[in-house]
Amino acid sequence: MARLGVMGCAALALLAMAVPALAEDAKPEMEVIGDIGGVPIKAAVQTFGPIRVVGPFSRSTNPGAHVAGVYMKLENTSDKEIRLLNAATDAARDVLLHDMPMIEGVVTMTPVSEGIPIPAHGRIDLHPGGYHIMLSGLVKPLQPGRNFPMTLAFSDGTKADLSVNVWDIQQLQITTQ
Ligand SMILES: [Cu+2]
Repeated sequence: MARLGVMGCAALALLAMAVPALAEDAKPEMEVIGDIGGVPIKAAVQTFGPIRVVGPFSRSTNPGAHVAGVYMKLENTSDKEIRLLNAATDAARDVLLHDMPMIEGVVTMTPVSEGIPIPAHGRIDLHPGGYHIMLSGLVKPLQPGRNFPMTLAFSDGTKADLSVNVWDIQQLQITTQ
């Protein structure tokens, strides 16, 4: 008991010292990424150097499905454009950056060759029907409520290790900008 007490005190002392410095970060900033039946779904904002990432998610897939999209909001807090150059995950054999531009009147899924640009002091929204990260050759179906790791690499050298949440494709209504 005595040892526990000492450890408890040490932990409290550390906490007390840490509180002033952490005051701003104590409550993670949350943003609404969508809703399920009108109930808003919030995700924490994660910061990696000049990049802020909000709510990386994927939608669940049916057995036998080979592809899925990954979506999130990306913010660039720096003075220069930063590009998302690539994404990696163990959840699929191939990971590609895609856009859905209108080509001759038809929305066409197109590989992004020079990365997805995030303007200086701007943000972009990866969402169904727009920029997305395409998983091809899923190792196994994406099940609702699960998550999987993904690493993003940016043109300024920033790397972001993320956990991608899988939401039920039937339920999640996505909020876009
Ligand atoms: Cu795609």
